[in-house]
Amino acid sequence: ALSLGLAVPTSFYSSTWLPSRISASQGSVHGRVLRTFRCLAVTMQTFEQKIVRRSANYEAPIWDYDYVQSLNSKYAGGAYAKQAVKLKEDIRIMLEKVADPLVGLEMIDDLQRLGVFYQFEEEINSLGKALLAGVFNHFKDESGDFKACLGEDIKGMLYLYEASFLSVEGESTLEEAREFAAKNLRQSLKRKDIHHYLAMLVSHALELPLHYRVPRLEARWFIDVYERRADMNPTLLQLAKLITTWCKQLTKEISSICQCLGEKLSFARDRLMECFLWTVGMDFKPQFVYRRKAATIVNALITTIDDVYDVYGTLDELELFTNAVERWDITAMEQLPAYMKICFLALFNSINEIGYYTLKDQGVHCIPYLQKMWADLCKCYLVEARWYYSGYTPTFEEYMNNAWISISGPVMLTHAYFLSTSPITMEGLEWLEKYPNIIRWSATILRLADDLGTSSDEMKKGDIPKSIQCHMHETGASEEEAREHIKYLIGETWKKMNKDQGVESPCSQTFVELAMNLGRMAQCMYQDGDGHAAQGVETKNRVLSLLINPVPLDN
Ligand code: LA6
Ligand code: MN
Ligand code: MN
Ligand code: MN
Ligand code: MN
Repeated sequence: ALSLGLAVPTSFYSSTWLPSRISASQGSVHGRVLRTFRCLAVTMQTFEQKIVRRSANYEAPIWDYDYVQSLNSKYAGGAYAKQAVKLKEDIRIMLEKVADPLVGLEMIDDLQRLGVFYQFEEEINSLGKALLAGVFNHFKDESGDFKACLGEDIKGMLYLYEASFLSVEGESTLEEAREFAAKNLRQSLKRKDIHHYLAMLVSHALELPLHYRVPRLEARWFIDVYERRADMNPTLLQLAKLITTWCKQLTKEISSICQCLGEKLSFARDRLMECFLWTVGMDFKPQFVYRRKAATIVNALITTIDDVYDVYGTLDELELFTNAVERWDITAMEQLPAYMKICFLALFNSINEIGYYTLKDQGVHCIPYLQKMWADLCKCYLVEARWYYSGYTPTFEEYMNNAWISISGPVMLTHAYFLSTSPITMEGLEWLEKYPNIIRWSATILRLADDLGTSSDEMKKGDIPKSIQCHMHETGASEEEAREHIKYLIGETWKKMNKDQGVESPCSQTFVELAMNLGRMAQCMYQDGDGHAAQGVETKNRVLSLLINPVPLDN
């Protein structure tokens, strides 16, 4: 299995960096070799102290390593699975009987929000297409204008508002629809007679539309809301709750990932649980255990290596590291300082191991593809480091051309591609190699959302100007205005993604969904600041509600 369990003590510059088991043989040749090593280690330590390095003062992880290891949930899988089969059958029958389009639409909406939609994709595809075609007409009068009286129909307004986010660039009808609906929804919140169930849905939607939300987190939120609805359907609710217990089982997966790289490098963020949360948010279906583990390790590597470039490494060291990743052979390690040897070997071994499984299972040698993505990432990191050391402020365009790669979206998604695609075809590989649009838009959303959430702190700790600052520099806009502009760009990028997901391409719908979910996860994690590293209450609650405390079942 994949593991990052390298047997090296935390402080590997100290004289005890070889296991004590071996150091018993002091008098032997071994012993002499050992003493030489120790000398080297001490010399390195002295040398190290002369370099003034940045520090981000990251806090230790709140998810203690021992605690994570103990998350080995007891899970009564068999009984629940049987119950789920029965519930699914009941729901299937209900779906078949739907006649009224608005009733059908509402049921689909509930299924989607409760996170059980994916269990009925075929049924809904046939039903949904017919229903959705009629929905816009429902909101318009004979001359094609939006019906004024609709301001009263809050539920209808919500559908219209949510549907408007499925728009692609240049669809002005949907833009109009969104403005119209949003205005009505904001007004509805001021009404005294609005039912509190609807009021909750409306303010939630105005905060972020469903299309930008992480399905699994949305489901967890909606279960609590739905349960209090007078006409809720107990069958739907029970199935939704059952699925949350499957999610709890996922914590087993993180408990089986050995110590993370962050544990070894005290200057870097050690955020294994958060890395796992990103993965689950993107890809939660119970059967994909291996690909979640591998993706989480990729996230942890990214988080650490980003800090090597942004916080700790000197420019000379960063050149060496970039070169080593480009060479991708074990002898490239020799030129690296000790702390980078650890990073490099962890990266090299983990990625090669993922490559090994793809080769073994599918006969496809993907290491060159993965390696190329890491080399490109490191090159973009290096560009930023050079900007930093020369005090350079790039134009917005120059920044973005580099930054959608330096945010690691393409690395994450390329690994996700190999982990989620079967069979992998020649055509697919050719497509993947060209940085396809779907990856680009997803990574762009990740970058822009990350800048909104992290750049204030990054400016304080010392970092390059990010999208907000570049836009301010270029246009003279205030920070407030720049932030609004970035949010607007995120919306525009979603439209591009909406368009490209419909375009014929050799990637699977699963992969498209992973890419969209990365964008959604980014909107979620950076909604209230730095949800990846700052360890605030929002992320903590997401971990607790999704992974640690599932919804209690009635029976
Ligand atoms: C964000 O850090 C970070 F670590 C990411 C790579 C975001 C994606 C999430 C993962 C891999 P930071 P920078 C789980 O804001 O330096 O420091 O690119 O990224 O702005
Ligand atoms: Mn640590
Ligand atoms: Mn960073
Ligand atoms: Mn960075
Ligand atoms: Mn950032």
